Amino acid sequence: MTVINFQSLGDERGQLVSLESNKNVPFDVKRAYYIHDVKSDKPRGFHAHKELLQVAVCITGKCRMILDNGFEKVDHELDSSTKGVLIDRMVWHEMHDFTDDCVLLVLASDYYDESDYIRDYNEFLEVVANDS
Ligand code: T46
Repeated sequence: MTVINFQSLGDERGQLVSLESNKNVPFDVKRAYYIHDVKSDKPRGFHAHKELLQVAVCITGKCRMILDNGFEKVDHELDSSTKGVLIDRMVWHEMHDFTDDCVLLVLASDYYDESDYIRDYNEFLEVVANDS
C-alpha cells in the first residue's frame, strides 16, 4: 500500500495543501470527485478498476479503506487531510465507517468510464489469478 504525505503550507491564517499531477500525485490527473454526506452504515466501493489510478484523501473526517490485490488485504484508516492513499489498478477497494463529517476527495487518472470497473469480487479474483 502506498501512502502519500502531502505537505501542508500553514501560517497564522490556516493551512493549504496543494495536489499536483506527476509531483505529489503520481499520474496525470484528469478527474476529481468527492464523496460527502455519507452514512457510517453505508459502505461504498466494492469494485476494482482495470486501468484507472486514483489517490484518495479524507479532507475532513475519517473512513476506513480496505485495499485488496487478490493476495493481500490491507485495512487502512484515512484520518488526515495530509495523507493520501494510492488506489492502484486491479485493487479491490471498499470504504467503511465514514464519520458524519467525512469528505473523501479522489483524484483519478482518467475520465469516468463504467467499463473500467469490475464490480463482481469473484470475477476480480479470476482476472487477478489469470494475470499472475
Ligand atoms: C472509486 C471509489 C473510491 C459518475 O457519473 N462519475 C464519476 O466520476 C463517478 C466516480 C461516479 N459516477 C456515478 C456512477 C454511479 O451512478 O456516480 C454514481 C455513484 O458511483 P459509485 O457507486 O461507483 O460510487 P462509489 O463511492 O462506490 O465509488 C467511487 C468511484 O465510483 C470509484 O471509481 O474508486 O469511489
